[in-house]
Amino acid sequence: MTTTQQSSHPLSSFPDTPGFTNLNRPMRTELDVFELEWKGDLPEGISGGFYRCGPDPQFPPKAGDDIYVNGDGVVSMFRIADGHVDLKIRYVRTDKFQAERFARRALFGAYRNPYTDDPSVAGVDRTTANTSILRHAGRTFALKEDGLPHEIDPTTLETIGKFDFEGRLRSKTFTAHPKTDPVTGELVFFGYSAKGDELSTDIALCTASADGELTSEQWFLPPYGSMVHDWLVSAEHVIFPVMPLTTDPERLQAGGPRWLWDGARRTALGVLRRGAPAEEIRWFDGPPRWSFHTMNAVTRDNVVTLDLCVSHRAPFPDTEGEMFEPKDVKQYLTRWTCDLDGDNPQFTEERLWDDCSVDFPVIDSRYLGREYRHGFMAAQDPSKPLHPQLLGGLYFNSLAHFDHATGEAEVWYAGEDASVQEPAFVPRSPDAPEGDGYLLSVVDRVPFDHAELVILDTARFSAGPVATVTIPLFLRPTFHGIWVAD
Ligand code: V55
Ligand code: FE
Repeated sequence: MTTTQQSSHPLSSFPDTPGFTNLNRPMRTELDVFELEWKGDLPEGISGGFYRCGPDPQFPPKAGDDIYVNGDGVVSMFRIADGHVDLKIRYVRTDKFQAERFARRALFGAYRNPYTDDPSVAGVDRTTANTSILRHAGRTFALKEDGLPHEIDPTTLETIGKFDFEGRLRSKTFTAHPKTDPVTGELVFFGYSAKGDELSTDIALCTASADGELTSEQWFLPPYGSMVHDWLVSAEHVIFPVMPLTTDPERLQAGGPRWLWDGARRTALGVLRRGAPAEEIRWFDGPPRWSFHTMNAVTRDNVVTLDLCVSHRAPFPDTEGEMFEPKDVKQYLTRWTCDLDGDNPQFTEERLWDDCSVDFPVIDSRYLGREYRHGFMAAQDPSKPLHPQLLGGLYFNSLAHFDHATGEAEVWYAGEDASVQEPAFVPRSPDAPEGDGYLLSVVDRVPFDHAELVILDTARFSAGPVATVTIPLFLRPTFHGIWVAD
């Protein structure tokens, strides 16, 4: 018996579209590379693991040209110690991954729309564990906002299993952006669509102690259902940004997209004192805006300032079927302010930095929610040439350091052929001053036949990498990562 590969069969090959070609070409590879080559000076103080998480579809999507964020979760780890760098990459063994591996094809349909799945997987957990890494109470997790954390062995990257605090967590979802209080070690997190079905709008706000016990879980309803991807936590408050990327049950049931932009709605910021009952949440109103990622929040004298990357709308089609203009989805570092004294239910907005559009902001995590000065992020410097093979995609050509004390930024331009991923900040030593240390970032380069791990010294930021590690193959861009010191 012979089998013929039918190139016209929708499941036999990936779409020839920007989401699956060039920088976004699926890699679908688990690997170990020992003793990566590097040049420059690998700082002696760096000893630990750089863990990252991102989507990489195991099989051509059932939904055809599905969106990037629906790929199967992959965890990568750079182990750096004593002048040696090793790389390991493994898929997360989610229920979805295992069912599709057994079937040797995609069974689950479009991004967060279970109505598009093969009937054989009805009721099976469809989360992909593809967004970020959390380290808490000695455990390591891969996260995706529509499901539970998947625990990962930090040495082998093998999947240990789903985690729900031994059955104590009621929320069926868990944000990919939990926050760890640097003073108490408390984990503060939430789940939206917390009942686990895509049409529920409940938010579960939760805390866990530094030693891993679930200490609180309370549920509330936002003004309307939306994608709540990232949020903010200050020393005194939690802040939920509710922005007009919305769902319609009938649309979902008809197999349509999970999210569309609804520009008729406004932005609502829910501010709640940490530890207070959820009924006390106060909603601040503002114009329609979009933000994927936040930098930090600080409460001073009952005024909460939120620093985050903000655009005029989300990069999704709108409810009228209109596509977006590229300029409207560029995000800029912005400060929103909520004054808890008085009765003004509006938040105010101030743009902090205009020169580059930015995303993937990170801080020195010892200053989360506290008075802080330094922010780092991926940036697109529009004054530099754009490579034709990178045009059109979401990509960044630079790393930036923003100094809130001076309002000035330092930028390292990675080159015309470069696509820069989210950086990670590593303090020079446990008691180093804020922002003093190293910035690590993975850089892909056209023609996508290799990648680099660059290490910048924040004391000489614009001078570029002090060390460059060569990865002898292309790495599909990931979303978020963390540094775990030995
Ligand atoms: C984002 C990423 C996601 C997702 C929703 O960065 C939003 C934004 C990788 O998955 O599901
Ligand atoms: Fe994110």
